[in-house]
Amino acid sequence: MNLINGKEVAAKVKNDVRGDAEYLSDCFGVKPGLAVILVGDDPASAVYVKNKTKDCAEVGFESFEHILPASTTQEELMALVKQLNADKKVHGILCQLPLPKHLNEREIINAIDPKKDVDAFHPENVGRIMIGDYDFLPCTPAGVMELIHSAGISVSGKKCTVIGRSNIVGKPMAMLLLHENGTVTVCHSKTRNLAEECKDADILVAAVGRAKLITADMVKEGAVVIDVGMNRDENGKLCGDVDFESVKDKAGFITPVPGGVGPMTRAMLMKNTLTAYKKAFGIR
Ligand code: BQF
Repeated sequence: MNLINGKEVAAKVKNDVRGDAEYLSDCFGVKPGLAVILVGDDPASAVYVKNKTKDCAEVGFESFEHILPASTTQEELMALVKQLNADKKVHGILCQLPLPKHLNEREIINAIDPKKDVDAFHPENVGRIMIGDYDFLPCTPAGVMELIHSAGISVSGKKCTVIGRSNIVGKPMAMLLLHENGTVTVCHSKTRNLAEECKDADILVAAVGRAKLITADMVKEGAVVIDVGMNRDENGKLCGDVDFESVKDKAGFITPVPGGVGPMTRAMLMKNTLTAYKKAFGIR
């Protein structure tokens, strides 16, 4: 078994971003700027936002945190997005999801300027990914592809099974694997024989949100197993969708949780923000 170390690969990505940001900030007289919006007091979301702000400082970006109460109205949030769209110092805008239930997530995402949409959730960017003509990729699937490349794994011709069909991970993940000539199957809650679909896979990407759903009997010997899950197990410990202990000896490559895909998600956000900044200055 080869462990794919997400923390290590993420550090490399961030280091490259930091180098570019330093050089370009001197050229243009302004740093890349990321605005992060957090609405409400979900503790996990608060940690994610804090870490994203920390990453910005590490790579030499400016960050603008907008922490709003759970009582924020749709109109107030829309007004903030419009203000950030117009702000020259803000090159990337991220609205931490999920939003409190009384807010219309889709309307907020649609209001973000596609050029500043560093999560790549705006319909324009989603559409561009579908046709392979994109500036941004959603951070988690982009991070998974980086991890696969970092391990020297080629996707071309391989059987890829993606478990989960969310707009944020599963669907774009399938598209990226397809772009690299994988033969892609997408599984979900209505899939008839999940175990069989998984066992066929040369590359298995689990993004369902069910602790330890994927066990060794569902994995082909030598397969590449990428675990996107972020769950708590029966002891409250952070764990993925893959039963790491049983699968690790069967997989050819495997990502751990924590320290696998998660750090890459954060690193790719920095990369996307740099891309948005460069685009704002007409380069690349
Ligand atoms: C690690 C996220 C579900 C819903 C909304 C490093 C992160 C996580 C884990 C992280 C995630 C998950 C993020 C590790 C951002 C990934 O060491 O394993 C980093 O910060 N993530 C998010 O912003 O929103 C989510 C998962």
